[in-house]
Amino acid sequence: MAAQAADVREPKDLAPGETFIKADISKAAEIDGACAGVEGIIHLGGRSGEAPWEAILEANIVGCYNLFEAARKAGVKRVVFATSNHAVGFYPRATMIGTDVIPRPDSRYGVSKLFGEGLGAMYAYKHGIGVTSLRIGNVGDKPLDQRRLAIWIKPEDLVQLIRIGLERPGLVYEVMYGVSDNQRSWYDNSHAYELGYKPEHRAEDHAEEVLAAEPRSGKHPAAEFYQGGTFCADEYSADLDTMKSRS
Ligand code: 15L
Repeated sequence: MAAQAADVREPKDLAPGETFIKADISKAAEIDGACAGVEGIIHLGGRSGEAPWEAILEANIVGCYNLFEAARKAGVKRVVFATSNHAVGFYPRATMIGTDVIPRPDSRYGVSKLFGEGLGAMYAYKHGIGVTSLRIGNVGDKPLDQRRLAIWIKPEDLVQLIRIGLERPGLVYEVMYGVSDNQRSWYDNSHAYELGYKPEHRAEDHAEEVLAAEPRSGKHPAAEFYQGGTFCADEYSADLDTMKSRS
């Protein structure tokens, strides 16, 4: 199967057989061009962290709409959308959550990811595109810190989830957590397992090293209490003790 990458900058590491098309997600015509003749899309584009509203609006709201519209017009069969743990970041770390909880985005970025999840569901049910929203934790070769011991995902495990989204027969709209097999996870990812996910990597294998390097103090209490970490603490102005008693 041929693969085509689209981005504002050409990647230096295109694999043999991969092609590249320069496209800015905020420009509908460019995204239309990138989606022509495509069967399945892995949408990792846009802003990947908190940013001023104007930037989020352009890349993650307008951009995500452009992407789904382009997919509809081009007759794309599947879209895998990279949403984020920050769509539900305001759940306490002590709480285990599934994919059916009321969203609690922790940032403008988290809100934009929820918007994408909503768009995905609408295009799935209204236009018959098979859509998967992956609430990705943190992708990397190793978990970076204590919080990431709960939400880390190794790239190979992420590829498994993406393949489910692109290839599982009969898929309409699904939401899964993009995390490896992590003992400290606060996500009930049983739905991903039902769909065939078999993660091969465990954050706990890195726990000793990660915890030894963890700074002992200096973190905002809201960042320590909530799943979303610093995304929750940034610009925080509520009374945390009151919020804790109501969480
Ligand atoms: C995300 O959604 C970001 O894309 C990534 O850069 C990390 O910040 C990650 O969340 C995280 O929560 O660690």
